Amino acid sequence: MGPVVYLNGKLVPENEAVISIYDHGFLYGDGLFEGIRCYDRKVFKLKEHIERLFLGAKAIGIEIPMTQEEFIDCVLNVVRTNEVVDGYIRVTISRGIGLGLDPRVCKKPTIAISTSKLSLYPEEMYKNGLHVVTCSTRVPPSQSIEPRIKLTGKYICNIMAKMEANRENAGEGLMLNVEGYIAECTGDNIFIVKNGKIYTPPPYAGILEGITRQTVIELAREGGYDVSEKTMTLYDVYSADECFLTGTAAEVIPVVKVDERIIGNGKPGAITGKLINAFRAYTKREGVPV
Ligand code: PXG
Repeated sequence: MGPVVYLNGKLVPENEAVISIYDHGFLYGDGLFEGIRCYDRKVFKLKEHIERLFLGAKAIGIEIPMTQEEFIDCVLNVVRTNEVVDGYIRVTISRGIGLGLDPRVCKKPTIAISTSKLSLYPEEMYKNGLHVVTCSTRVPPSQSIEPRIKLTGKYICNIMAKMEANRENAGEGLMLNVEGYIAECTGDNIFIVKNGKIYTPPPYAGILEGITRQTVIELAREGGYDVSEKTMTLYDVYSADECFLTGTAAEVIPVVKVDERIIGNGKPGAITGKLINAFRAYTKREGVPV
């Protein structure tokens, strides 16, 4: 039997997990998602992901008809049924079925929980580092779209930026905010190291408050490093000693070149290496057992 999907209260085979063409998610990109990882039958930071999802739903006025604890049970049930050991869990929610913009036409949200394999960066990129390019597509201003909410519709900006990065054969695309300050990459948060201190843009720069970002901040502080949020320009990145990205899929990955500028000595930095090891060790300890 193939994998099952949780769809609106039922477990159904993946090929039968279909939704209406009048779903607001399909019509308008009106929804939210979470990408979660399972490491060795333990779901990493599950509570944090579900909390971010519920806060986002509340902010855009989608009512999820269960508690966070019940939602967590639904996720674990799918992971268990699909016998996932290491993999990717995708939670997708939309406002529900209804033609027309008016959200009042949508009576109940569409909720899907599915599991899949993760497409990861090859191991050599963790050893040699990524090349990153700055994209012309900016992150949307928070006056229009709150970046801390993981909205599906917002990702058109990230997809356009990813197309720019792909055109240059870069590993990731760096996005600035409308004021020109560093925000984040298309699917990862960014950090730099300068004179032994670690810096990352603040949420108000227009970033998703990544769960991996938060974990790395905590691990770095436990390791005795000074970590602070700082408004940064491209100059800060170009002149950094080290640079790395964090995200559910990438974990912690070094960056060695940005817009043809070599970062540090062009090799993954020592502090980055320590954080990669600390993060990997942490994923073995942390997590909700399936
Ligand atoms: N910024 C953006 C814009 C992201 O999309 C992150 C930062 C890192 O956040 P986390 O919480 O993962 O540390 C992300 C994460 C997918 C997928 O299905 C996307 C992400 C994560 C997992 C899967 O495209 N984005």
